Amino acid sequence: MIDVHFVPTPNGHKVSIMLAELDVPHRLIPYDMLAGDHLTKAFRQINPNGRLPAIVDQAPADGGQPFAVFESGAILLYLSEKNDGALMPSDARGRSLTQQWLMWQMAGFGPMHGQAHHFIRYAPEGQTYPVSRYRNEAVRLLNVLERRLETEAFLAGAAYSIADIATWPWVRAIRAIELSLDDYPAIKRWFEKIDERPGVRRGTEIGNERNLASLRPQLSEEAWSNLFGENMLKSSLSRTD
Ligand SMILES: N[C@@H](CCC(=O)N[C@@H](CS)C(=O)NCC(=O)O)C(=O)O
Repeated sequence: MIDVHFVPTPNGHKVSIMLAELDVPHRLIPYDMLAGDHLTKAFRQINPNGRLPAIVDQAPADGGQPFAVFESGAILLYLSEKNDGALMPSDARGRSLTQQWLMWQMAGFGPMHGQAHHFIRYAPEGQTYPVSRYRNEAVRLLNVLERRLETEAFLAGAAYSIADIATWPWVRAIRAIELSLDDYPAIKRWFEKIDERPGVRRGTEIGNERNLASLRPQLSEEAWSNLFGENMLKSSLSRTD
């Protein structure tokens, strides 16, 4: 059994999709980030970085104590390895390509789109420089993805892999930063093919539609502090032991 510390965001959906694709028994433990559920010491003992998602494998392959994994990309690699290399090509080139595009998602596509969401949707209005900086990066990375998918069916080549699982939920969120799949025909084709997969359908059942529906969510002072301000900083300072 795997415990999934979960929020229905693009990073959370990577893990719920992977578990549904593999049909692995798991228990979702939902967090309300606006209420600051993730700022507790108990959660930072699971994820020292204090962010979601994280998993705790109650029955690791070595038969030892429960094992916690944080960072959504590391979780995808862990679950693939534990399940006989599922959704990871078996040849060396295919494996490397999967890792390259997974790192690209984790270090580039996800963080830059995340900052675009922050400045377009959450930051006080009127900050033209950060909005244009991150919108440009978000668009540049979509152009990189479009060029790749013009020549390959999936990110690592012919086979669907964890690199696609990592990228797909962030592409799903682009309309919230006022971008459209209609401008990216190759990405749109890839997106729709993956959207039809039963595992992807099941993994996104707990949706973020409510969040996406509102371009500029109104946060209370407390929620703002939990996500971006004093409460978040205070929690990162305190020791967990
Ligand atoms: N690189 C991390 C990013 C995790 C992350 O930023 N998660 C967001 C939710 S999608 C979060 O926990 N936000 C809480 C906060 O910003 O305080 C991963 O991929 O797991």
